[in-house]
Amino acid sequence: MKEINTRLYFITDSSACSEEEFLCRIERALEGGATLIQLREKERVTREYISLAEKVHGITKKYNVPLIIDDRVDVALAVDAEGVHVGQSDMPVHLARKLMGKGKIVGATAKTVLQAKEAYEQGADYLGVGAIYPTTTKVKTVATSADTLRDICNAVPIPVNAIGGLNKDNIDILKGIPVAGICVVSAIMKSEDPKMAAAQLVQRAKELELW
Ligand code: TZP
Ligand code: MG
Repeated sequence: MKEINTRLYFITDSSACSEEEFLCRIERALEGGATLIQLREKERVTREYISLAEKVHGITKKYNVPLIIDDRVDVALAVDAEGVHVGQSDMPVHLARKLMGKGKIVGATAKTVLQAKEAYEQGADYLGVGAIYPTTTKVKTVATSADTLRDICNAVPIPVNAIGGLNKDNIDILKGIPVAGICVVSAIMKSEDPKMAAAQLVQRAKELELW
């Protein structure tokens, strides 16, 4: 199994700010303790996606933090990103693994124990499970209960992260559930100070002894 630190997994959304601000926010989040970055672009054409991914990769490399590309194996390979994340409507995990190769990270979304086991068996390195809380981020998702999250954590040997509406004031819902980390978009992306937001999430998770 690969050693991947998924504790504070920051999933980005460039739709609401300038590119300069976007890149700056990513860097601040890394300074604050983000351990994994995902570039998640839903509106960009391929060339723009690649161009932005190259810039983001330049930043993540400085911090030795892996860059994961949402959905697009071709973009991940083109920029030599450390991994790709596939959802239930994206490329199946076994094909993403085949194209990415053994050395790269392949993450998957799972909402049920069955989906989680299937993703693991097909070669996923980690899972994102949610939405635990309603989210304001643009995504097609349904609610996943804390009980299902716990069942998934206990069903697979790979890191499982909680996602969906999580912030420093509500991650106590995860106490006692063996998650490997949290995935957040808004809690960092929409904060006034992304460095402080990231650091506060790390601090709160420590207080709650989440991992
Ligand atoms: N998948 C399930 S919820 C979600 C994704 C991509 C969005 C999470 O965003 P936020 O802003 O942290 O609720
Ligand atoms: Mg997807």
